[in-house]
Amino acid sequence: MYSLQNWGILLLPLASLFSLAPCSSADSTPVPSNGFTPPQVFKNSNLLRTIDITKPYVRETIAMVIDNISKEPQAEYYVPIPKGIVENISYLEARGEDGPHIVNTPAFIPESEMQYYRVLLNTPLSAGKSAKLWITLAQTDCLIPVPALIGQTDKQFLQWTGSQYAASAYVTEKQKTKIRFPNSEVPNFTVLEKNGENDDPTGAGAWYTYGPYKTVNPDQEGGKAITLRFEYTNPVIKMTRMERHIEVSHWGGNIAFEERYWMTNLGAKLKDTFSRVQWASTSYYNPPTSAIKHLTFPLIPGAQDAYFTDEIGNVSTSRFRSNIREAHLELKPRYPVFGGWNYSFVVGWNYDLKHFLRVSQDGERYVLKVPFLEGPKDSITYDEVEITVVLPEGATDVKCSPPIPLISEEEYLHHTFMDTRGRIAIKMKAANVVDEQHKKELIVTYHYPTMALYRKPFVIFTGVLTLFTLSWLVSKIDLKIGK
Ligand SMILES: *[C@@H]1O[C@H](CO)[C@@H](O)[C@H](O)[C@H]1NC(C)=O
Ligand SMILES: *[C@@H]1O[C@H](CO)[C@@H](O)[C@H](O)[C@H]1NC(C)=O
Ligand SMILES: *[C@@H]1O[C@H](CO)[C@@H](O)[C@H](O)[C@H]1NC(C)=O
Ligand SMILES: *[C@@H]1O[C@H](CO)[C@@H](O)[C@H](O)[C@H]1NC(C)=O
Ligand SMILES: CC(=O)N[C@H]1CO[C@H](CO)[C@@H](O)[C@@H]1O
Repeated sequence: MYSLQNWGILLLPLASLFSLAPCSSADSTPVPSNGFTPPQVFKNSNLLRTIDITKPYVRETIAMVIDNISKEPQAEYYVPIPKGIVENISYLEARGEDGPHIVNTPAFIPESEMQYYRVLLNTPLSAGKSAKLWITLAQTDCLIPVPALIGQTDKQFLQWTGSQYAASAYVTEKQKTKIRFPNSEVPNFTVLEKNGENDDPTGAGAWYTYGPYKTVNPDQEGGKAITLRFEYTNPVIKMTRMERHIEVSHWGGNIAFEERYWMTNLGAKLKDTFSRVQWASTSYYNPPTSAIKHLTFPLIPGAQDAYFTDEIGNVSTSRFRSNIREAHLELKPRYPVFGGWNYSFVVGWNYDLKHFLRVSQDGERYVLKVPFLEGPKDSITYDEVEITVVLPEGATDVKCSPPIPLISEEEYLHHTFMDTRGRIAIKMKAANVVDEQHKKELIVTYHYPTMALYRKPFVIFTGVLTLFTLSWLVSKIDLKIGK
């Protein structure tokens, strides 16, 4: 049996964590309404944009040197995103040589063609000075299968369309765009007018480069769209919904995770009906396929009692390997999930709570640190994510700090068997999330008086005692009637 006092060994400097705000998400930029143009206080003197399309979503990195061309120090740098794309942006992060910068997300204004993210530089840039700035963003649902229908063993191709130039609210003096493909199979790409003596794009294999281009204004006048079509040998996995349930039990010294997935494949659909015979015969060679054949969940070592079920029941083709160094849950859906097909399933596992919980000196304030998301190691995107943390009965004064912006969060009472008051639970919702957010930490702190631990046994004890007394009384009564 666990003694809570033993966990005191795992003391943490808690002071900083206690100042956490109650569950909070990033604030929105109060970007001025329609017609806002960022003040022209910066210039990008050199910019390199890299577009990575090796995953089922697009990652863009913009590395640049920015100059302050105004007379005052400047600390607000704006990044424009067109209205039609802003809802497909999963995240936009910024960092400088002195670490990450805070980024305000746009307050979406439907009338405004351009929406602006605001980067707050850690240290204002003095007049006449320049600094390095890196912007990273992910855009989802923008790779479409072309052709939309393919044969069961055909190669799958995806298509991306974007701008020749990097989006910027300022004049860019010099820029180029590098494209990283998953492999060297690129049957179609937009060929632009010769750029001086050079072809545009240049490159071969899995890397192409558009540019370099001289002075481009923020309105990007004359900018062309580029369309790329490339082979994609993996399925385009999308979780349309995922519910992650985390339940903490001090009494049992256990933390239980359960995840419910609604999965779909956004890749090319099958032209003909699925042939199991053909599938079985080609599976032997294990060729690349656009179907989802398996998923691997890399869990934190120490995971126990993993399970995998779907609508029909326990799926016996799952494998769970767990040892001191690793814990892998390998799932094989009941059928290969081709483009347009769905599959929903549930996975779950347990851990010893002491891996995730720390206690303060007074023994009553706790810090729970768990991965916000785990998920398969495959490249995936999520439409809706809902994470619920259920704390032990008696926990109060709950504060949490999610690692990514949320769209909502609420606290409610969760009732289970033998609870007297119900347990405090926190439900957090996020939208449009990508696998790069896996393993980021969620921190929840709460107050839990030592006495609360004995509530459950006390309830059970009084329950049993009441039953006992009642049955004793009943037997007394029976006796009397008997006479
Ligand atoms: C944005 O996402 C939606 C689906 O959520 C998709 O239909 C649309 O084509 C995407 N837009 C762009 C510009 O990628
Ligand atoms: C793409 O390239 C292939 C051959 O490489 C060609 O047959 C096809 O017409 C091209 N498609 C488009 C849309 O340009
Ligand atoms: C479910 O499947 C796993 C793996 O094959 C097996 O170990 C477990 O006993 C099964 N559970 C039930 C309830 O059938
Ligand atoms: C898959 O699920 C989506 C909703 O998430 C639904 O619209 C679609 O019809 C489903 N497809 C199939 C083949 O059942
Ligand atoms: C007022 C001032 O010093 N402006 C400078 C800001 O930075 C640019 C580029 O370094 C200079 O050209 C400006 O003169």
